[in-house]
Amino acid sequence: MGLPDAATTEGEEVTSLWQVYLTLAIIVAGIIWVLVTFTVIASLRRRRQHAAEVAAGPATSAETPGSADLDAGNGGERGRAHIPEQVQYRTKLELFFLALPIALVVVLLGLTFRVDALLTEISEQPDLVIEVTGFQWQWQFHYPELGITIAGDPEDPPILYLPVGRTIRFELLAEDVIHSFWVPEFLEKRDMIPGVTNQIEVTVSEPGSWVGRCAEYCGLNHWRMWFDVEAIAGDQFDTWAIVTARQPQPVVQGRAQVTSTTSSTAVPITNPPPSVSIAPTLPTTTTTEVDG
Ligand SMILES: [Cu+2]
Repeated sequence: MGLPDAATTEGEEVTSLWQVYLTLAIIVAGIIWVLVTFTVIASLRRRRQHAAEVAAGPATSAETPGSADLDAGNGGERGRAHIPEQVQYRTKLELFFLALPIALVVVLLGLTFRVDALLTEISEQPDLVIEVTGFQWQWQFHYPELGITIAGDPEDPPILYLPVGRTIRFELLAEDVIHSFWVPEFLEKRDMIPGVTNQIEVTVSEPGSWVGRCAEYCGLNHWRMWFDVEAIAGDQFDTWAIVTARQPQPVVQGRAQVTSTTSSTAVPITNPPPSVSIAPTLPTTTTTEVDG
């Protein structure tokens, strides 16, 4: 229904919510279309019938005494339909038409708040923490508890390994400008803002491979800011973690290098990796005085 298949339990909630919205939208649209079509057809039919009656002469018309005056008041009878019975002060009906949309909105709002709370919920003790750092123009995934850092560059995008069925917390950091962490199959994304640590938690429901992207335009090579996601079974992930942690780790960027306990040689990186060099050198901004 217009969404990728959800890869996480949180994403499944988003899908369910979307289905509720879509179903209600289809029902409401259906009712409106039926009513509009009925009104148009009925009014055309009545107009045609009335024109025929006028042509045949007023004597054959079976109209009530008052309605001829009404028609006259509206600019004459030629081609003009009868004005149907005018109804007002049907309090119960009016209350119903008032209550129905309010009830719809309240129900949708309630369901949305529920899913929203679920997506923003942060557990006390997630099974795995991954610090995701976005920089111009790639990603770094740091697993502080495992002593693993995976850094990408535009020539060689990184692979984000995730265990299936475990609560994974992404701590989202940005080095330079605003980026956005987005794996479409997770059905949620979150901005990464310099100076702010945003967090999301997901539980991947099945093994799979997906592509993640930066979802916030962040400069010239924004389009190259993607990564692979590999979700593997828990025991496979544990094996991968042991093997990978033994290998030399790249320097941890940003805030991660301050908090990292595993990488004592870390030095702050102030620039993107050297392979990213096609960005133009922009002149420094100067303030322009405006006269008048
Ligand atoms: Cu970006």
